Formats: sequence, structure tokens, C-alpha cells
Amino acid sequence: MTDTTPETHEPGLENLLTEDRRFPPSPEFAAQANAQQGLYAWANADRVSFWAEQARELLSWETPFEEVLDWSKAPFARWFADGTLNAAYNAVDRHVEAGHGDRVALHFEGEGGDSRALTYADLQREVSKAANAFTALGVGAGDRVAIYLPLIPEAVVTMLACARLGAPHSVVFGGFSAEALSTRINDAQAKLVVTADGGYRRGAASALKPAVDDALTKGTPSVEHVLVVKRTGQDVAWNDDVDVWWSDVVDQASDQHTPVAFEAEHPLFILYTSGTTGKPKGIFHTTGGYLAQAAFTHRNVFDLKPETDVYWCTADVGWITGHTYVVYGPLINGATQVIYEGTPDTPHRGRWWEIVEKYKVTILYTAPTAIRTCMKWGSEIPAKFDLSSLRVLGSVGEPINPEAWMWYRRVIGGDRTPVVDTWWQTETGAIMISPLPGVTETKPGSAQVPLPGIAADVVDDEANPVPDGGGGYLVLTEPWPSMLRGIWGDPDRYVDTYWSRFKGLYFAGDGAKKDADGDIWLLGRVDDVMNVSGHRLSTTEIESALVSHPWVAEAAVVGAADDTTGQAVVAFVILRGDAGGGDQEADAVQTELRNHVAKEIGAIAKPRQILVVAELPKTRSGKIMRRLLRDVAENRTVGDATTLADSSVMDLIAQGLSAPG
Ligand code: 6R9
Repeated sequence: MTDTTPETHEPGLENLLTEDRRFPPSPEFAAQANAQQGLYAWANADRVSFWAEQARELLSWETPFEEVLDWSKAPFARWFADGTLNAAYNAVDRHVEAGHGDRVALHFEGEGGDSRALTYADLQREVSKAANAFTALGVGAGDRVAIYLPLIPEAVVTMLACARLGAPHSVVFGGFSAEALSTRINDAQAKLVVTADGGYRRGAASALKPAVDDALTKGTPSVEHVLVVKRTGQDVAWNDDVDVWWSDVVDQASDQHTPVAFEAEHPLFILYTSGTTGKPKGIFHTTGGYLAQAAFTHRNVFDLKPETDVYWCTADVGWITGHTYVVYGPLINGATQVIYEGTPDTPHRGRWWEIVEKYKVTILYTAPTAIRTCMKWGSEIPAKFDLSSLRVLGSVGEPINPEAWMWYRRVIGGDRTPVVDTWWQTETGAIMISPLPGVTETKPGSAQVPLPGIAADVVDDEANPVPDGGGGYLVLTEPWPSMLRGIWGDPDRYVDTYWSRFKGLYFAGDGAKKDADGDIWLLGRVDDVMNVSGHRLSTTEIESALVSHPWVAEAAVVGAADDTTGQAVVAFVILRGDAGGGDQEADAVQTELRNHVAKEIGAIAKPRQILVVAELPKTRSGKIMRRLLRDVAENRTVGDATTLADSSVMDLIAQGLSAPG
């Protein structure tokens, strides 16, 4: 295979310190954009009433709120607390009432090519049926429901049915083990589990129900019923006392259901996320503030025009991105969107681009790891499809290196589309730092500016804001509507984890720096920041430099303990088979890449070691598990690898490194 993208490897452009390419919005885009420069001034003048106005504008309230923010018990916030609303009514019914019942809400694309379109009117009927069925199964306001489903319409319907009943959902990603599922069920004391016989992944039916059965065997006393969607038709074990088929209870239920309004601070969902240590944290979000910021950000960051856009966020609903930007944001805004069950390379590596062409997707939101994977597969694959419908591209989940950002814009966006790099977290609930398309002059690799109404800063060890050009820790300095309201069942851990590092500031756990314009560049988790001979180095920065070399497809960098320098840089790289790197001797690769990093960043950043590997260990959400690579780099036994998407990767790396030659 030949590399058709040599122009993405211009030397000297790819490290974050010297990145100076700029992409001003086109006048045509700016003229039609939802967001205008004036939003910043408006929000700056009065942040709290700015959010009140957004919440009134974008949501339908049963009881309008008078109170906006109550921060008197900081860091426990209450937003719009005296207002009441129903989340599912806002996401579904009101669009039908407004005459948009025939608009497609979901274009579902199964991995095997089966497809289904659900209009807003369909969705209203499905959600109503599910709400009636859940009620009959004993689920009421405040009860928790665990959801363990593939990315099929029933996942969205279930989340909305829970929201309609005021029953907080806890979605557990279908790739998690029975062990992880049982821990989460028990932590939330879920009454109902909604699952499927299985889903399709990599061309085969992959079972889900056995993991639920296993989880229940481990002891989950709170669970009364397991509701099972038939997706693959594979055999399932059945326990008449608890198991119920979706088709027996939901399909048979009445499609009429009247939503009841809940207080704005009523819990909407719990979503578990791994902390630095210990058991996963149940991050919980409430209704009014979360929905307001979800809707505002979805409308302005993606420039959504609900009448004409076809929006596609590739995230699974098992992650926060799927909650906010597959379910709540787009549906609150009345969008038409695509959801796709499968993997990007099934049955071929052009699958995503085929879907973009088929549905004429206009807005695409995905993760850097996916973008880099597609880069690795080669530009000739997307080139076979018509991607001209695309007009906005978004990125989320980890820092995006300028190389990948440029490839995304050029190859996928036809050098035409704005790219928005959006920084946020499970905890923040919605996007916090991002360019606004049509307003911001974008910089490859930078999330740049806090959104209107959001206050962020970069501080040093003593919580002093760093000057432009300086680096430190990212903090959020004012409460925001979609902020987490706590860690389920553990208020102290909430205060300790996020509010104790710097007094009065939310500590995000990310390193960042401000450039000469004061724009923010995310540098990765602070646990990924290395200190080499007293110099602070970012893993991202070095990875970015490595990936800018034509031989390198992907890179992961860790700081390994070193007697002399404190930490030393160790890099793991996947070479591009198609660009000459694969033919090189290991020594030649080392020398070439070490020199390249020295040239891009400086001799201090030169990796001590560069290890060529076939795969990198990633979590199911695509984050590189540097902890495991650090174990390899420090010649330790590799630690707990149970959250890897593919648990054989570490064996592969170990074998590859010990193989002769
Ligand atoms: C939405 C999501 C949160 C962590 C966050 C940061 C990293 C997310 C990023 C980014 C740099 C971006 N992260 N978006 N880093 N640039 N645009 O991913 O939530 O799974 O909770 O992860 O992801 O390190 O702290 P979550």
C-alpha cells in the first residue's frame, strides 16, 4: 500500500510549542452560525443570568424557576431548583406537539447493515410503552435502573423511559465484565436491569445476557427483574422468577403515557467512571442544569440546525459522550441523528464513511483515537466515499495532536469544515472548553477557550493563575449548570477528589498551558505529566512529535523511573507499514525517532527508549492505559489489565519485546 498523504508530514510543524497554523472561520459559515461573538460578552456581563436565559430558551418548564444558582453549600450546587420539568417530555413529546412528529429522530444502522428509522412520533410511542412497562415492573420515581445494552434504539428508549419516570439510569458499557456490572448494580442498588440477548460486534453476535446472569449470581439483592431485548436471537439461559422479555411487556404496553414533572435537582442519571485508584466513582447528574447545558453546547458548538442537519456522534451510550451528545443534547434540540451499532472496520475499513455518505451526515463528532486509526488505514479509504455533506467536525476524549487534527480537517472535512476540539469530562456533564464554529479562529490541537458562561483557568501548585505562555493545572473557577452533583453515596469523596487540591476551585486532573494569546492547550492527565531532570514534559507533546514523523502511526509515551533524571521518557510506537518505517532495523528506528523528537521539542524530550509494538493497550473508551506501559518500561510485572478493550494486547507487547532481533 502506498501512503497518499505525504503532505501531512511537513517537518517542524507538529509539536505543540511551535504549532502556529490558524484557521479563521469562513465568512459564509460565520454568516449562518448559531453562535456569535456577542455570546461571550453577554455571559461575561452576568454569567448566572446568561444561564437562566439559556435554560428558559432551550427547555420547556412545567413550573418556571425563579431561583437560578444556589451555591451557599458549595461545592454542592443547585441550579434552577424551584423549577420543575420532565426530561423525556423535553426530548420527545414537545417536538411532536410542535408539529415535528414526522422528523426522524434516530437513523439506526446495525452492524450487519440492517437499519431502522424512528421519527419523533415513533419515539414518543416507544418511550411511552417502555415507561408503562417499567411502571408495571415496579419502577417508580427515585428507583435506579441499570442498563447493559448494545447501541440499539432500545438503549435510547430505555434511558428516556427512565427519565420520564424520574428513575435515575445507570448505563454500564456493554464491554464491561460481569464483575464490573455487579459492582455498579450494587453501588446504585438498581431495581431493574435492562439488557439484550446480545449485540453485533466485528461481524458476529456477541452475548450480553450471560454477563448479567453472572453478575446476579455474584449477589445483587436489589434486582427484582431483568428485562431482555431480543437483538441477535441467540440462546439465553432463563430464570422465570426475574427474567422478562421486552417483547412480552414493552411491545404489549399502551403507547399513551403522561409525563410528570420533577424538580430540576431530581437525579437524572449515575454514570461510573474510574478514578485514579480504588473503586469506580458513581458520578451523578441532575435534570434542569444538565439538560440546559447539554442543549446549549450541542446547539452552539456543533452549530446544529435541527431542520436540515444530520448529526452523528460515534460514542456508545455507555460513556458520558453518549449520554450528552447522543441522547440528551441532540434530542432536546430536536435533531435528526445517526446511531451505529458496530465497529468502524466491519465489514470493511470504509464503514464509517459509507454511513456518512448514506445518510448525508453534516456534523460528525468522534475521538482522536478513531481519527488516528483511520489515518493509519490510509486516506485512500475515505477518499472512496462522498463526504461533501460534512460541515462541522468535532473531537473529544483526549488531546488531539495537530497531525490528527489536520488530517481530520483535510481528509474528512475536505479542508472546508471547522474542527472543534471539545474538552470536558464525565464530571462536567457537558462541553466546557471548545472553539465555537463560525466565531473562533481555530488552532490545530487546542481546545482554546472556555465556552460562554464557563470559567476556567490554568494554575500553578499554589493555585496562582499562570501567565500566558505558562503551564500548570486546569481548574474551573465558577460552578456551571451541568456540573456533577456528587459521587453517588459518597459526598466526602466528591469534596476530596475535586475540591481539596485547590481551595474553592474544581480540580480537573488535567495539565494545561496557556499560549501567547491566552488560549488553553490540554496536555493530558496530570498523572501523565513527566518530570525529567526538573523539566516538566507532557506525554502528549512527545507523542505528538513522534506521530509527526512519517514512519509513525501511533505513539504512547510514559515517564519511567530513572536513577539519574528522576523520570525518563519511554515511547511505544506503532510503525506505518506503508511509509518505509516497517522495513527499518530497530536501531535505525531508535536513532531516527530520538533525533526527530530532539529536533521537534529539544534534547531534553528525547526518549530514553523507543519500543516498537504492534498494538497499544487501550480501554474500551479508547484511552491508552499508560499505567500498564509504565510497568513494562520499568520492568515490573504488568498490573491489573482487566479494563483493557483487548486483554491480549499486553501479552503481545511482552512477546514482541522479548523476541530475538
Ligand atoms: C468527555 C470525556 C475525561 C478526560 C479529561 C481529559 C480527557 C476529554 C479532551 C480531553 C484533551 C480534549 N479529555 N476531552 N483531553 N482534549 N478535547 O471524554 O469524558 O471519559 O470522563 O474523560 O478525558 O483528560 O479529564 P471522560
